Amino acid sequence: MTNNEIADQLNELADLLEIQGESMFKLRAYRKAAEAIEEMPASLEDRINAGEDLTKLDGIGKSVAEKCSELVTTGQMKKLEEVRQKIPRSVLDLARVPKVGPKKAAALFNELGIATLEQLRQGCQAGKVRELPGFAEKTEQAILAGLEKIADVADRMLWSQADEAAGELLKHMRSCPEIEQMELAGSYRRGQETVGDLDLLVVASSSGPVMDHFATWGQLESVTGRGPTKMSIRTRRGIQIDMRVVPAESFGAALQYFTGSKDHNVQVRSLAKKHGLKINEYGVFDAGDQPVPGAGATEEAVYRAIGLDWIPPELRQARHEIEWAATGKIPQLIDVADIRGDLHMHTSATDGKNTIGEMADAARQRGLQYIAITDHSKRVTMARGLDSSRLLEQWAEIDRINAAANDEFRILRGIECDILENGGMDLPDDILAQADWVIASLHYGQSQPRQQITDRIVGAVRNPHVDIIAHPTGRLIGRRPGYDVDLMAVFQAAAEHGKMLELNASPQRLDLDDSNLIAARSFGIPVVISTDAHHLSGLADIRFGILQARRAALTAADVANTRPVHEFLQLISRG
Ligand code: DCT
Ligand code: MG
Ligand code: MG
Repeated sequence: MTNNEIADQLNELADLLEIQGESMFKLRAYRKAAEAIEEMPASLEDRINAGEDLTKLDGIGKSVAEKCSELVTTGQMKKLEEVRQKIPRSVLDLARVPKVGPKKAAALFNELGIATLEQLRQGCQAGKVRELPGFAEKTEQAILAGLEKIADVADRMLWSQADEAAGELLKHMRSCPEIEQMELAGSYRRGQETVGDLDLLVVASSSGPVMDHFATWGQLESVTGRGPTKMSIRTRRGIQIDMRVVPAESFGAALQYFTGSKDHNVQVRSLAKKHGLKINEYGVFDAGDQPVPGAGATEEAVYRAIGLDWIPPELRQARHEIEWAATGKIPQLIDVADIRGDLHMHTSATDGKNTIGEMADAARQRGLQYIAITDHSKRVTMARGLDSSRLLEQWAEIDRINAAANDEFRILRGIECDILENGGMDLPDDILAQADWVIASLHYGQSQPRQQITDRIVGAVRNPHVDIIAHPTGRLIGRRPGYDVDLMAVFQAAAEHGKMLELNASPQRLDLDDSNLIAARSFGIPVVISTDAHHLSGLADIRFGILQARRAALTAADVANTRPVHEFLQLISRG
């Protein structure tokens, strides 16, 4: 049993108990443990089998330790099985609908027997939901709107989750000696925010042994289809994987085809027609249906056959990439290695896990030249947000650490300052004026009307001490739509006042999204890609943001934190 599988079960237990109304204290213990287990490099199963005392591990208490041992030794967790009996798993989906949440999901299930999204939709449409205490006709409308919004992402996973599964899959498949070449295609390769299934492409002279090998994967739950060249499976975590085995001479054509997007492929095929060629997943063919020699073996050759430069998968969206590829104008997309600073992160002073020094050392090891420490401000009471005096103390500590360092690495004195419900910043201007870097973000009053939210954010942009707006739409992919904000007004204000906008790289935020990044660039607004790390490993999330930026065709020049710290400081308002 992998660490992720164990963590999944603890999270499911916490989610189900939350619906049962269990205390936040207990829920937090399970969720914290799940997080610790996911981040643990060694296998928990091995540790349990070796008789290790789990309660010695950070974040794991006695009750969790017992549950993990039980799970690893018996394959089941009694407590989880018990609550699963009482609450169907699909009720968890209800809780994720915007405007529902665990409390309302519990009421819907207990009082009305609503257990699925479809039943929820019907209940709202029939006007039954409004009869529950605490619900109203307005609530029904809001729930219906919420259902629409999650419909798009219902059966999809975050790219980061797909990436985890992809890593495990490739690790297993690499031990198959018959495989000559292998690549994941589809939405995963294009770096889409969410991924429906994994599309695996394999080159092998014969498909039988490869398929047999695939079937022995420990993560496999069931084989859902097997033909001469294609095999589909479902993993124990519910992920669908399609594998196709192709001959080497078709690999490029197949990779091009199965990478998509569908719309990009339509454009590629129609361009091929204009060249008197046909392109499909088997190769490139001339008017007489004869294969163009060598043209199907690599993607470069496929594109070259129709007069195009190779197109990075992230750009294959039927936007401008064909035109760019035809005229040698494919932009040099930003890369993780271009990033020199990470400008949004938390420490143990608020809801982060590590100290300033630890974050700085981890950032150094990642090759960064500067970071900003941006803990929450006092309004965020849940995270013990900083008031002016704690903030000044933190900055004094940063000064000491910077002074003691024997290299050029620089820690900027920052703050993630909340934009208050009634507008205005959570900390006084005379404090903000002393910061190197002020992030403004909105965490409360997210359901206010459009004008009010827009005024709050634009107000923050206009504050002379604010440098940037963090996660400007507030969306959480698949869980919560963004707040209702007039982004064009925010862009206009940012452009006018020389402010920046964040691309928050945390995998469930990825906020701004690709089309908003394109819009921001058209306003000439510098983007900063930051991780919003809450622990050391969070710094690695930068790659999720980079993928998102690449889909928006951003280059290093479009992103402010690719610059050396002195140039960066000149670029921000307090230069
Ligand atoms: N494809 C295509 N034309 C089709 C169907 C598929 O060109 N009519 C290509 C493009 C995508 C690729 O096959 C894989 O198909 P899917 O897995 O359905 O698409 P995807 O882009 O990977 O999206 P998803 O995230 O939903 O899997
Ligand atoms: Mg796919
Ligand atoms: Mg597929």
